[in-house]
Amino acid sequence: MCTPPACGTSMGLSPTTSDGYVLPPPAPTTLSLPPKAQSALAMYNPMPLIEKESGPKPQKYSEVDIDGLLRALKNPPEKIVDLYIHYCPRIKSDSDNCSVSLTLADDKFVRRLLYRFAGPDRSEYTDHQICSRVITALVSSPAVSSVTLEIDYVQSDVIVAELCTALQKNRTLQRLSVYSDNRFQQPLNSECVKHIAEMFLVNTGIRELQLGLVDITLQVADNLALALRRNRFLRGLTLYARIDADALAVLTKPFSGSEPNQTLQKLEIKGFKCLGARGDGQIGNKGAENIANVLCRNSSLEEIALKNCEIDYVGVQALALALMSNKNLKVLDLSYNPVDVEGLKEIVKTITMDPATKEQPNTTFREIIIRHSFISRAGAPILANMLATNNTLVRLDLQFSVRSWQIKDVLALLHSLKRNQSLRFLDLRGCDGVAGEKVLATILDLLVTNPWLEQLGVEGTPLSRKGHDAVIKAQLRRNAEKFMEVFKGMGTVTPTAARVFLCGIPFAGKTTFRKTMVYSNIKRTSSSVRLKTSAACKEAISNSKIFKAGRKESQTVGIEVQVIVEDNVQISIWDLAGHEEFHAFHDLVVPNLSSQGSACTFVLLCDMSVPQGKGGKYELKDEKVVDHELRYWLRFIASNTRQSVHMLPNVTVIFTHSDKFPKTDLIAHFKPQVEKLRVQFSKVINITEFHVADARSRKSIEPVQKAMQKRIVSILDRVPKVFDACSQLQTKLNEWKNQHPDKPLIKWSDFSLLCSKVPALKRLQGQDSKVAEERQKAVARAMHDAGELLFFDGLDFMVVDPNWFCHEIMGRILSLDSTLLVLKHPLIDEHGFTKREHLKKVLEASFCKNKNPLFKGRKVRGVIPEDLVQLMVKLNLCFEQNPGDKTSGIYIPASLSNPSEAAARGERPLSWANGYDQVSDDELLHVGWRLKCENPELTTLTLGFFPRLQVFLQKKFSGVQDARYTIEKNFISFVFSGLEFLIEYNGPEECQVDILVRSSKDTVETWATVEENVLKPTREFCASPTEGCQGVVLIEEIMRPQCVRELWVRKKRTKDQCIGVEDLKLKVMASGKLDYEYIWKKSMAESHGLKANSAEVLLGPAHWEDVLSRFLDTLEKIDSEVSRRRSPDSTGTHSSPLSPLTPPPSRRVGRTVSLLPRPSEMASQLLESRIADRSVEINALQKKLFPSLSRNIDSVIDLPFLLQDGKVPHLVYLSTGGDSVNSERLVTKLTPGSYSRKFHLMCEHRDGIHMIEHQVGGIMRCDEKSVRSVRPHMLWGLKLISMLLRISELAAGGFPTMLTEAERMRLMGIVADDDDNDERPDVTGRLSFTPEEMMAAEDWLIHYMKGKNIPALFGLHKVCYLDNGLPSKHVAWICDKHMHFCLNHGLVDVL
Ligand SMILES: Nc1nc2c(ncn2[C@@H]2O[C@H](COP(=O)(O)OP(=O)(O)OP(=O)(O)O)[C@@H](O)[C@H]2O)c(=O)[nH]1
Ligand SMILES: [Mg+2]
Repeated sequence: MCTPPACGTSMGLSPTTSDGYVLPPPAPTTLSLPPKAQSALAMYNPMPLIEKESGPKPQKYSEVDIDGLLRALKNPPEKIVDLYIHYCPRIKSDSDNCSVSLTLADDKFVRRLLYRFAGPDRSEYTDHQICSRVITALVSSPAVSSVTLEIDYVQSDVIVAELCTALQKNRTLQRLSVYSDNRFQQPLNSECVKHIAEMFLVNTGIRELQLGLVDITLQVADNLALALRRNRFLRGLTLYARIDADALAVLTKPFSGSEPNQTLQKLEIKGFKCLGARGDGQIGNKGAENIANVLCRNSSLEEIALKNCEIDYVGVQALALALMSNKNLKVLDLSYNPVDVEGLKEIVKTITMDPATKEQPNTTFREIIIRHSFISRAGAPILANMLATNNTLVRLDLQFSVRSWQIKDVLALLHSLKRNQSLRFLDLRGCDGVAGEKVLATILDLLVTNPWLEQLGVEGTPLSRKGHDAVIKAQLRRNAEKFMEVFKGMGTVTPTAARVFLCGIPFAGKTTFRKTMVYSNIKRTSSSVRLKTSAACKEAISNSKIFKAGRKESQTVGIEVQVIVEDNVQISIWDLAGHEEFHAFHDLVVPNLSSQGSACTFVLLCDMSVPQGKGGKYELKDEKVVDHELRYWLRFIASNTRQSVHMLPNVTVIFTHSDKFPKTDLIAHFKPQVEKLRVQFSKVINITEFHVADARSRKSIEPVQKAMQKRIVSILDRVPKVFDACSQLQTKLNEWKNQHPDKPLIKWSDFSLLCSKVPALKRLQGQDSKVAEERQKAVARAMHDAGELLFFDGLDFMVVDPNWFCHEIMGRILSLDSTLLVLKHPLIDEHGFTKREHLKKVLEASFCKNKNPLFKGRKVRGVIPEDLVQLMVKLNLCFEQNPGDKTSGIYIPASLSNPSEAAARGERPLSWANGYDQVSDDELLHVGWRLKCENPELTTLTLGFFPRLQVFLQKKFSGVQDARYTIEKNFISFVFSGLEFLIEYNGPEECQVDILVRSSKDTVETWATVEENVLKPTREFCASPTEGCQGVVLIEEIMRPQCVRELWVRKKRTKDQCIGVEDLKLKVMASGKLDYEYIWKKSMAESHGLKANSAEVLLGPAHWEDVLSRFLDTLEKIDSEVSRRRSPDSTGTHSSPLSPLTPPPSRRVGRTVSLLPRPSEMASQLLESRIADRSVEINALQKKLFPSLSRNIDSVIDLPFLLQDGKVPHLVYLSTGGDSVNSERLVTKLTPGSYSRKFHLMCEHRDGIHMIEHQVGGIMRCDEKSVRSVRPHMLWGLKLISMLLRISELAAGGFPTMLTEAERMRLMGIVADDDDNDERPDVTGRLSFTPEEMMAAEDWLIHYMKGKNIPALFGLHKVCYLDNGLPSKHVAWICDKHMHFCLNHGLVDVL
C-alpha cells in the first residue's frame, strides 16, 4: 500500500522542478507558446496520438493462396503492419473460422492479403500444418514486427506453445497479441499464458504484449510477474482480463523490491468477466491503490489504463495523490469506471494551478481519458477552471461521460479554451449539451482563435445528428495542418489590406460604382503622387476590355479586380459579374469569412428603377422584386460563411439610380425593407447600413465611400493579426512583379526565393525544411486572404494577378456565349467538353489584353495551358477525360449547357447504367437518399456547388474500372463496387441532391459503400472551406424505396416521398416499438392504398444501431431511476459517491465490445450481431421495466405520506374530456381559468399500472387554487406516463391515442432542445415540490375524493395484496379486471 505520508513528503515539489508555471499572456499578439509550455511540450510528442486517431487509410484487400501469402511474408511488397492468424476450427461458419491475413501499408494504401483455410480435404491435421508453416515463415522473416493471434481457447495451448518456442530466439518481432476468440467468452488456456511468460524469460525483441481474455489466477499472475521481473525489454503490457486485487498485487510485485522493473512504460488492464471464472474480474479501489503505490516509486511508467475496473472516488483519490509526486506518467485512462465529479476533481487538482503559489503540482501529466463514466454538470466548472490556466494537458477525453451536460456547461468549457495553448484533443462525444447554433458558432470561432485544438469529438451529440459536424471537422483539419513550430517567434501586426466584394444582379451598377470609386481615388491621390498620368487614369477606369458581342452595354465577365489605396489601407475591389453563368466561379474567391477571419466586406447593389413605358420615364422597382434580388445575394454570402458569433460578414446595401427620383424620400422608402432583411439574416449576416446613390457621380457616392472606409478600418482592427513578414514579402513580391510584368503566375520555387530574402521566413540553419515551407505557406495563405494573390495548397505556382485569372481566364472560359470576340469557335461544347488547344487560345487571347501599363505587347511568359488545367482541377472546376494524359480533353461541368426541356420540367427520364440482366429486379436492393439544405430561407447550395461536386466525385471514382462516370447538367450517373448510382440535383431554390442507388450487394455493404463513398464525402465537400458552401448544413433524408425501384422522375419525388433520418429516428423512439412502420403520404399519381415501410429497413443498419443504442440508453436510464432505493441517509457520503442516476458503466463493455479491431470484411457481421444483441437487450429490459416501475412508483415520484398509504387512489391524469374516446386529449399544461377538466385515475396494480378505458372520471374546475394544488398530481401522472411511453408501446396502453406525436415526443423528452424557453415542465427529470405544495396537493386530493363513488366513477377497488395467503401491508386501488383475476388466484383481499 502506498502510505499517504510517503506520498505527502514528496508532494511539495521544489520550486526548481515545478518550473513556476505562469499564466499565458492575456492576448497573444504573436502566435507563440509561452516558453515554459514550449519546453514541456517539446518533450512530449503528440504525433503518434494523431496517428492513433486519424481515420483509416483506404483499404484494399485480396484473397491469396497460402503459397502466395508465404511468399509475401518472405518478400513483402510493402511494409508489413501486422500478421493476423485467426485459428478457430470449432466455429462452424465457413468464412470466419480459420484464416491468415497480412496487412501491408505504404503512404497511401493499406492492403490486406487474406488466406482462408479451405478445400475439400481440410482436416484438423492440415489446418495445424498450415499454421506451423506460417509460424516458421514469420519467425524467419525479418519483416514481421507484429503478430496477432486469435484462437479458440481449447486449442490455444498447442499453437501458442509452438509459437513461443519459435519466438525464443527471435529478435525482430516487436508486438505480440494473443486473444481468445471472444465469441466464446472464454479465457485463454492458462497453459498458454504460462508458455508466453516463459518465452519472455529469454526473448529480447518483443516490446509490446497484449493478452485478451485471460483469467489471471494467482498462479498466472505469478508466471507473468516472473517474466516482468526478468525481462527488461517489454515496454507495454495490455491485459484484457479477469483480475482481482490480490492477483494484481502479485503481478505488480516486480515493481518493488531491490531490483524493480523500470522498463515497462505502459500498463493497460481492462476488466472482463469471462465465463467460468470466479468473481467479476475487477481490481476495484484496492487495485487502484496498489497501482498508486507503484506510481509513487516507479519512474518508467508513462501510461496507465485501468478500464472497467470498478474504481470509484476512493481509488481515484489514491491515484491522484500519487500523481502529485510522480513525474513520469503522461496518460491516465479510467474509462468504464464509476468515476464521478468527486473523482474528476481529484485528478484535475494535480494539474490545476494553485492560485496562491501560481504553481501546478504535476507538470508531466498530459492526457486524461475518462470514457463511459458519469460526470455530472458540476464537472464543467472544474474543468473550465483548470483549462483556463493549465498549459500542459494535451488530451481530455470525456466520451459518453458528460452526457447530461447542458449547453451552458459546454459553453463554459469552450470559453476556457480561448487562451489555452496546449490542449489538442477534446472529446465530448455523446454530450447532450453540444447542441444549438450558439455552441456551433462558438466552436467555429474558437477554432479560429485557438489554432492549437486539432480534434474535437462531437459524434453522437445533437450537433452532429443535425449534420453540423462536417464543418467543424473541416476547420479542425485546417488546424491540424499547421505545425505549432511554424509560428514560433513570428511577429504579427494589424493587417492593412482588405477586400471589398461588389455583388448584385446584372446592370445593378457594380462596375459603374467601382469605376467612380477608383476615379475619385486617383483624383484625390494624383496631386500628391505624381506618377499617375491622365492616360493611366483612363486606363484604370476602363479596366475591362472583354465585351459581349451584340450588346450595347458592357457586361462584366468573370470578376474584375482593382486595387486602390486610401489612407494607407489597401483596398482591392472585386467586381463580381452579375450574370449567372459566372456565378459558378464566384464562391471560390469569396472568403469563408470566419475561417481565417480575413478582412473583407460586401457591397450589395440594386438598381432601384424600372423603365415605365417608352417615354424614358422610370418608376421605383416593385418591393417584391427588390426583395428577391437582395435575398439571392444575401443567401449567396451566407452560404459561403460559416456560423459565427463574432465574425459575421458585413454587408452594405446600395440602391443605385437615385438620380432618377430626385423628389422622393428614398431612404424612408427602402428603410422598412432593408430592416426586415436585416432581422431575418441577423444570425448569419451583419447588414450594417444602406445608402441610395447615383453610382456614376463621385459626389453621390462619397458618403458611401466614407462609411465603407470606416467600416474597413474597424474590421481590420478586429480580425486576427497577420504575420509581420507578409508586408515585407509584399514589397519583395511587388518588385518581382515589376520585373516580370508578363508573368501572371509565380512558381513556388521563385516565391520561396523571395521568402528567403525576408528574415522571418528564412530557413535557419538546422531548421526543418518542412517548417520553413509551412511558414511560407502560412504567409501565402494570409496574402491570399488579403487579396494579393491566389494561393491554393498543393499547386507548385500561385496567381499573382488575380484579375488576370478571374477576369481574363475564368471569365472567358465560363462565358457560355460562344460569340465572345476573342474566339471564333465555341469554346466548350454542350457536354461541357473542351480541348486543351482551346485553353491555349484563351491564354493567348488573355496575353494581348494584358493591361499592365508597363507591358507593351510582349508575349506573356511563364504560363502553359497545363498550369491552367492544374489550377482548374485543383479548384474542382474541371476534370480530365483521361486523367494523367496531357493531351486528352477536359470537362468543365460549370459550363454545361442548359438542361433538356424535360429535365428542366423535373421530368428527366432515368435509367440505370449497368443492367443486371441475369438478376431479377426483386433481388436487387433499391435505396435512395436526399441531401438537402437545412435552412433554404437563409442559405442555398450556390450555383457553382453541383458542378464542383461533379468534378469532386469524378476524381474519387476516376481510378475505378468501368465506373462509366457520365454527367449532364445537374446529373451524374456511375457504377461503383456493384452499386449503380444516379445523382440528380434540384436547385438552387430547393437545394436537393437526390441519390438513387441500385445494388447487388447486401444491405450492410450497400449502406456502408454509399455512406463512405458518396454521402459522407458530399457532406464533407460541402463543408470544406473553398470549394464547399460552409454556411449550408446538409440534412440527410431517406427516399421512399418505391421512388427508386420505379425510377420516379424528379417532379414526382416530392418532399413527402422523403423522410429525414433524424426525424424518423425520433419517430421510432417516440413510438416505443421497434417494428415501427413509416407510412408514406400518397404521391400525386397514386390512387389508393397505404404504403408503409419498416423503419429498420428505411434507416439501414448503421442508423438502426444508433436507434437501438439510444433506445437502450433511455431504458437504462429508467432502469436506474426505478431501481434506486430511497433511503434518506445515503446522500452526501463518500461511501457511495455514485450519483443515483449513474448508469452501470460496465454493461456495454461485455459482449458487444469487440476485443480486437476486426478485419473489415467482418465488420458487417459484427454490426449485425450488435444489432441482434441490442434488440434482445431492449426486449428483456422492456419486459422487466414495466412491472418494476409499477412496483417501485415511490422511487420515481415522492408521494406525500398519506397517499403512499393508499387512502385514496393517487395516480392522477387530466384530460380535456370529449364526445368520443378519440377526441379526448391528455392535459399537459394547466392554467387557471373558468373552465373545467376531466379528472382520471390509473389502476395501480403492481404488475402493471395502466389507464382504464371508458372511465367515467370526475370533473375538476380550474380555479386558481385547484390548479395550484393539482399541479403536483398532474406532473407526477405525466412523469409516469412519460416513463410508460418510453418503456414500450405496450406499457403505454391507451395513452398514445390521447397525444399527438409532437406532444408525445415532448413528454418523452426526445426532441432536441435548442431553445430553453419551453414553459412546459420537463417531466423526464426529477420532480421536486416544497413541503407546502405537497401538503396542499395531498389535502386537495383527499378532499376531492371525499364522498365520491370510486368504483362507479373510476372503476377502482381498494385491495390488499396477500403474502402467501396472508394479508400484507400493501394496499392498492386496482381495476375490475385486475381485481377479478387476482381474486381468482387468491392474490388479494378486497378492503
Ligand atoms: N442613371 C444611372 N445610371 C446608372 C447608375 N448606375 C449604373 N448606371 C448605368 O447602368 C448600366 C449598367 O451598369 P454596370 O455598372 O455596368 O452594371 P453591373 O452591375 O456592373 O452589371 P454586370 O457587370 O453585368 O453585372 C450602365 O450603363 C451604367 O451607366 C446610376 O446610379 N444612375
Ligand atoms: Mg459589371
